[in-house]
Amino acid sequence: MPPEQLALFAEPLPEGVTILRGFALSQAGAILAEVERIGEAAPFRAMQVPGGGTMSVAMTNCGAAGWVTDLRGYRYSPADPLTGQPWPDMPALIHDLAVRAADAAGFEGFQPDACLINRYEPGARMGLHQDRDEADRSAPIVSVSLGLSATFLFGGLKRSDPQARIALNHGDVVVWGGPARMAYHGIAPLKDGLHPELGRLRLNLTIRKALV
Ligand SMILES: O=C(O)CCC(=O)C(=O)O
Ligand SMILES: [Mn+2]
Repeated sequence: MPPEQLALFAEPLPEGVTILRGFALSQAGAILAEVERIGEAAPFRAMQVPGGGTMSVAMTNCGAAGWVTDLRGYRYSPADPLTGQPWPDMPALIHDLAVRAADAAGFEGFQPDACLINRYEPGARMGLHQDRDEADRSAPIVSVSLGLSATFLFGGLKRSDPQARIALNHGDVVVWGGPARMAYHGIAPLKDGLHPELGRLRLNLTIRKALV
């Protein structure tokens, strides 16, 4: 293909961000089966934010630590506050996929210990935020998208910086770290639709190094 046509597919992104289109596609079914199993032990729930509101995204976790929010604030917890039990182990499949994605994006030696699983129904959104509750910010964030497509808003280090709008589809993986690790990002309200495997849902897994 001549370069001027290739450029049609180029996705200019801030330094430190890589989109691996379809990277998780061949393992989507296996990941979904694991998420179903995790959701049986640690049910998806709408968490409260410190201001008193409730998140529109339902969440659960797997791994040694899980991200939680309640009236006391945001933090990682070794146990599920709903059940009092440790979070389900992070499946090797999810751990290894994240390590390979981080490698492919230039972050070698990623040692994830936490995976937040977000479930979006139509209309659910995630406001602009930084991922700042992890102890080790030298590690990247690896994000796996499944089901309905979403618009990922990816800005800069200041909340007021302009944001790129990036479509994330079933099987896409995004990695951000280094100079982009503390970038503001969010998800626009999910548009309704029907995905052949997930129906009216989007799932997102963010695999992280949360503990020291
Ligand atoms: O759903 C997504 O793609 C992003 C999720 C996210 O930023 C988060 O869980 O911190
Ligand atoms: Mn985030």
